Amino acid sequence: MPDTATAPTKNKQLLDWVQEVVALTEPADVHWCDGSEEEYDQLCQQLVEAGTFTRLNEELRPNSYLARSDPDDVARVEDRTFICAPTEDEAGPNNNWRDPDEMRELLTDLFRGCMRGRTMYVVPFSMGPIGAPVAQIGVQCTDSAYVAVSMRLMARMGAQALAALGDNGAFVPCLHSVGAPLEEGAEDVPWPCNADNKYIVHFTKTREIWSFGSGYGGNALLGKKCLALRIASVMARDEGWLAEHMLILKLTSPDGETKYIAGAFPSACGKTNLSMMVPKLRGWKVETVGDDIAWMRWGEDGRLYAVNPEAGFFGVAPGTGANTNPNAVKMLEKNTIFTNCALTDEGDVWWEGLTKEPPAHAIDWRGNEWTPDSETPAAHPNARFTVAAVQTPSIAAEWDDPAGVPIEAIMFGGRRSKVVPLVTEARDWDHGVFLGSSMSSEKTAAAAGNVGELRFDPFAMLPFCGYNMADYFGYWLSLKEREGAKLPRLFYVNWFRKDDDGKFIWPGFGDNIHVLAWIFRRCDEEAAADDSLLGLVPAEGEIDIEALDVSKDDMRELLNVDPEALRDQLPQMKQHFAQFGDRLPEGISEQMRDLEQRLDQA
Ligand code: GTP
Ligand code: SPV
Ligand code: MN
Repeated sequence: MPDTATAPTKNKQLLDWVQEVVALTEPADVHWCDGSEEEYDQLCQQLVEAGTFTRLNEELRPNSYLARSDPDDVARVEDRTFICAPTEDEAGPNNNWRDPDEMRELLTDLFRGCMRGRTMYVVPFSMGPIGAPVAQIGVQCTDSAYVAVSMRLMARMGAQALAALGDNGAFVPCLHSVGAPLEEGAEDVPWPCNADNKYIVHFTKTREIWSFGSGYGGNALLGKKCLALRIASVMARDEGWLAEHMLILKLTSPDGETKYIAGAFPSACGKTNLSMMVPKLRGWKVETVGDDIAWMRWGEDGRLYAVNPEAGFFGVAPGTGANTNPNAVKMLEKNTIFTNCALTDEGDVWWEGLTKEPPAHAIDWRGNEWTPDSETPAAHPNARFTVAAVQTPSIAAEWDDPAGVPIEAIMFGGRRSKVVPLVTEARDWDHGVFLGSSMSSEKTAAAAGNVGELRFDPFAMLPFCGYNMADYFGYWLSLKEREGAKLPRLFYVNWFRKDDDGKFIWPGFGDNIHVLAWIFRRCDEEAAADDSLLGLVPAEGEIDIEALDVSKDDMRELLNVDPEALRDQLPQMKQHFAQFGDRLPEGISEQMRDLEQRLDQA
């Protein structure tokens, strides 16, 4: 058995745990990651030799790699994700629950010997700036080198995190295996996984993560969704803060005034794009603090301060191009890991939307020949890039400030081709929490399932809330009771309304600045609004259509809330809330009754 005597830590709890994991999983070797560049380069080279990585053309894309995953391991798997809270009620109808003891038994059997023939990497990491009071240390044991190098880009990983943990510090143990032991003499595959036997498991009371069978994204980079959202949402509820699936951006007006805004949009619904947007309105500036997760705590001034716990971006590639997200295109020029993109004949990557003209020939994400006449896309719809945050030209100077940034407005949004207007502002806090609670969105390729199907995704947290969502609604409602609280204003946005031909009506991307500018001016009481059934919409003329390629009729349609269409949605909305039974807070029921009353009078 590999010995841990040479381990670079004296933390007894960590040493004991690693020893235990080694005894259970039986790896051939143990490697403690120090997070250095040399280690990164060496592991990447090893991945090239194993066939997992293809090194990209050094002149076109320096220090960058393409990985092709197993076709059955391309996204998060929500039906294989479990919240093992002490009771089913605590996990709620929004989660798959299993009894913690039973699950632990099942997993122990599953993990027995699962790392045979492989190296186990011990990956210490800090979510949040190293040593900051808000930071959480995690240690991931994984048999995937791809995960180890990805963690170096996505989190503060290695020796510094271990030093911050110290001899007596506590950490969240994150055990991960691709679930594909290598028997002696057997040949490895480029992307080992256990496609039919995935388990993404959270023990929320004891704060442990066990992940088996997948090497992809949120299933495998355990600091991200598993720790910084599912486990952290439980910590936040217990300790009086918030862990949210939100972007954080810094918005500066032509007058040089600055506001920080957060936004909760479901997976693949525009957070990365909005957080690094190049505004198409003169004088405005957007800078990036975070693109996926916000941890918010109360400041002494009563405001909520947000920190991005991550250090990198694991972003959707398709749709990312010079016209839609020029900052991302620049950030991806070097030092990037691409997964499930296409490979061009020049040895570069390509995906749908990167350029207007597709390459005449490429190798698609499955490794097959591809031309523009092919019937399937060159890149998988959930193809992603992994890159350090500092590489975006739009990074805000305060992005890694442990104190965080004060949030003045929070947006909720999703993909809704009909009914939901471009933007509304909540009438008050309870109404805003109601808007967040009743959010729905058309499903995307970020998780396995039927793309396009409408589902409720409250606060964009349906796949990420580690406890009963009814309690989560109650927690949000309760924030207003805090003495001296200066709460952000709440908004609901939708960039995805479509016309009868299925075309997006709103140009989106850089033109979303028109909505941000209205939100900014609302916070300063400088912009006019009209009441609608769903909240306050910009008064006519507030959104300057002269500067936009949107007709007056389209603008009216974008801001219109049709009572008939809304009435048709009521049964689904009521059903959505009914699943929480008695646990649903009265504040939400009250808002529901208020909406029905308004509809009766409309
Ligand atoms: P996760 O990383 O899964 O949490 O997603 P995200 O919310 O960061 O989504 P992202 O910004 O990566 O966008 C996902 C897809 O939506 C990409 O294909 C984008 O091109 C597209 N998209 C983003 N913003 C807009 C917009 O304003 N309008 C339209 N039509 N598409 C958009
Ligand atoms: C999401 O699905 O919301 C993501 C990508 O941000 S993943 O890390 O794979 O969960
Ligand atoms: Mn996300």
